[in-house]
Amino acid sequence: MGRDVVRWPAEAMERYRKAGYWQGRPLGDFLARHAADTGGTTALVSGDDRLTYAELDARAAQLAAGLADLGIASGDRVVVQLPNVPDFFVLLFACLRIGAVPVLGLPAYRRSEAVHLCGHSGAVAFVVPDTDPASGFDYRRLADEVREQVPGLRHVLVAGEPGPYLSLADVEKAGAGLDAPDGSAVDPRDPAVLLVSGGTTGLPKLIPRTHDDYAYNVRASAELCGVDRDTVYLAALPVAHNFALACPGTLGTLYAGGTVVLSPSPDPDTVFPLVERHRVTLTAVVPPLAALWSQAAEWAPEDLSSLALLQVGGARLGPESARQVTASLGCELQQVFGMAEGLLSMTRPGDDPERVATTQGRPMSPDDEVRVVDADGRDVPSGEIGELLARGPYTLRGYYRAEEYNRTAFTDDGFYRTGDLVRVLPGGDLVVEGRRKDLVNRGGDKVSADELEGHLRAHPAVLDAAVVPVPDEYLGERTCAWIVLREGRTELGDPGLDAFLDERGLAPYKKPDLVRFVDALPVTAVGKVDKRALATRATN
Ligand code: J2J
Repeated sequence: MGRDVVRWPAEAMERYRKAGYWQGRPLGDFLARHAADTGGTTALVSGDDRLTYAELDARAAQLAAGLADLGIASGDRVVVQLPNVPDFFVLLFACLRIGAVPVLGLPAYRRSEAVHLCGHSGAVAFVVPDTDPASGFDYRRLADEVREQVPGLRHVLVAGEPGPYLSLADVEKAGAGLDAPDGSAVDPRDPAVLLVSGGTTGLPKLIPRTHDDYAYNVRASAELCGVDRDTVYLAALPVAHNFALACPGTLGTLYAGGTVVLSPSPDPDTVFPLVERHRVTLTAVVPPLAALWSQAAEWAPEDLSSLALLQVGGARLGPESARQVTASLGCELQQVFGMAEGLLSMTRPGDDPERVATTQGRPMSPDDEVRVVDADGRDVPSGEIGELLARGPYTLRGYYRAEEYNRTAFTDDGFYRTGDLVRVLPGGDLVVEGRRKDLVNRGGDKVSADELEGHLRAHPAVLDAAVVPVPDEYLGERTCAWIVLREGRTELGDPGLDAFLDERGLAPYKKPDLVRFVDALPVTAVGKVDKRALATRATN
């Protein structure tokens, strides 16, 4: 992996190993153990399909052999853009056995993001579904475009109708009878997966999560949430996202030998019948979904009483909403302040309900180190607001292939600058008070201001642009784009912004919700765009 990945210092690695956090095993090796011990138990449910642990293990082994036969080897990157389907897990466990590194993209990504993920990671393969049944979007056309722009990409694999490409099912079939890699070639200090960051400048950065650190993340969060063989976890959020994947999410549930129910959509109409039918006990949502579910629950005929714990995170959940969710869904609530970069702060099951309603809990690991600092990097007096810095056994030490960016994203002694503004209460609980990083958090979906501004400035009529959040009752925040037109232009004209951003291949959720025009962007005393002024003006 060389200079692509920053490892923890030797002393820290030793400490994390001695403490038992890092176990020196490949992520996902529990699957083979469960297959041997309790192979008949249901691991995954998707629609009317069920996959037992034995079946999942056998399919992953066979696909691993098929992928290896295609020449995909340890350390190779495989960009995966699959929705909540069993194939996601068959592929994930197959890659982990080979030591190939899945780069987990969201289903909503389009050409701009997919080209970036494949190009930046130097991927050898890109795995997509055929189409999105809800929108009709054809991922094979997306793959055509990605292939054109990323010449290093050797394979496109399709879950479903492959069109001109290879079908994932055929690769799996071709693995039958071949020797399957068993993970023994994997160095647990190497990345197991690359996650996409929600909160950086420019194009999304990639987060290397090693076998050692991610397995700990999965295990510790599963234990904290009391996940066991009786747990039925419903994946409503995309499984490619850290929250639904590993906190404890789907992997935490599979680690504990429970059952994962895959939902194709987070809508109450889809989710509630699944909760009733499969007696779901645990799930995770973002705040707007928590609100939607809690409203829908008042009228829904379904029996939701199996639901014991609802995790809410990804964006701020206010105390009022927290209390309402608990009351209407009749289950325990857990606030989760997490990030794909690592650090997880969670309220604990059994905490006093007011503590759960008003705080984002405390860090998951006894060895999480957090500091709260002012703009000069000095610790603020206790209880005051400052930027949260984090270091620990599952928080990254550097983004993938980002040597220069890493110099500012981390302190010299390896703390990750989260960009979040927090306050620490006397009992150690964190309260998220805002953020310093330049992004809009649309109810958990992160939109990098810098990335969107780059796209806007590319429009022929646009001279300059600034993207700021504006408050929104449902999403918490929406995106407002302030635009300065070029001289002589009085409107954007043709192409319109929507069509233009589609043409640029931007994920639809990143399009601005509001567009405002100004003659010039206001600047601060030091000559930077005054985003605070723009945010205030946008709300007036
Ligand atoms: C306020 N802001 C929050 C919260 C995340 C669990 C839960 C969430 C994520 C996630 C995750 C917040 N209140 N409760 O990976 O495992 C904002 C912060 C944070 C950023 C990270 C998980 N929970 N946030 O949201 O990588 O700004 O991870 O730094 O997508 O979301 O975004 P992301």
